[in-house]
Amino acid sequence: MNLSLEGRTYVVMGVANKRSIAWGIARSLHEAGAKLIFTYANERFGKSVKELADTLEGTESLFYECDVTDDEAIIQTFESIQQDVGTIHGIAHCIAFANREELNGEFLNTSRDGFLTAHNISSYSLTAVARAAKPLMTEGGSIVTMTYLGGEQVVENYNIMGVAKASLDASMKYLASNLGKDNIRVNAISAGPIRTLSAKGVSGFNKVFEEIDRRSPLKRPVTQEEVGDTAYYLMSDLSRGVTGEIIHVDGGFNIVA
Ligand code: NDP
Ligand code: KAL
Repeated sequence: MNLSLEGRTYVVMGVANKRSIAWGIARSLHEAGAKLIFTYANERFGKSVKELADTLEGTESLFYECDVTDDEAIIQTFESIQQDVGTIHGIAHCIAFANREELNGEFLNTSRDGFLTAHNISSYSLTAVARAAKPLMTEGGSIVTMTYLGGEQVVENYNIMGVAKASLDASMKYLASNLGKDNIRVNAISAGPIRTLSAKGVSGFNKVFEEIDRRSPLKRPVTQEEVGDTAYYLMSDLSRGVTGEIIHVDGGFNIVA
């Protein structure tokens, strides 16, 4: 079994800074020998992505701006990638957004606009990206998205993001069904809470960490590296029989009632 990702190219979407889960994934794939392509929402984070990627030794990464609310931008991004590198072997989709005011209080108060925004960025984008990327995966591929327990169970404050993750999880399964014949696998990693920019300042985040230390089987939070290594497994041939799956990288928290 060849565990090296040498000679393979992966698109990593959603690095905002060094704490990003996408950055943990990028480092694991890089260590395995992969060539990396980064996409970022807008120039605000483009600079920091490029500075971070410069710290990866021995490879030259490529960068593209891609706001996933813009269909043309998604199509254009993957057309450019096709022109610049040809074939790709996988995508890490690490993108989510909901309006901050929807992430506390009751889900009942979710606005139409807030509902649509969360689904647009956090769920529909996976389908739009998979469709645009399919022609580039001429040797098969692996698409990995990031989800959270709040899509399967009610988690206080997660609210509209929980409903968007349920939609993302279902999209992942339908995409796995559609793309299996092209030897493209689609899976999700359900990560336990990790302190990232997204999570900063969102109500209830500290409380969730206290719960983990007390109740999770491993009695500790998980790290970006642990999520990154599971993404590496999903990108590698070790997982060649796995598609449509949600793998929990959460120290076992989801099994505890
Ligand atoms: P980060 O804040 O590091 O990453 C979120 C990313 O989403 C940013 O890079 C941001 O890009 C990107 N994004 C938002 N809107 C858009 C858009 N319109 N177009 C393109 N990109 C966009 O947080 P995380 O690493 O925590 O989040 C990554 C994924 O992991 C998300 O799906 C999240 O739900 C999931 N997750 C996180 C957990 C956690 O505890 N942190 C737990 C379980 C799942 P930009 O910065 O350029 O705006
Ligand atoms: C129960 C948990 C506690 C926190 C509740 C909600 C978390 C929602 C995640 C969502 C993606 C956060 C945002 O969209 C934040 C956004 O409104 C403001 N932040 C930004 O715009 C920053 C600058 C950019 C970089 O962020 C984005 N997203 O673009 C859930 C915890 C325990 C687990 C988490 C954090 C899950 C998750 O999905 O991230």
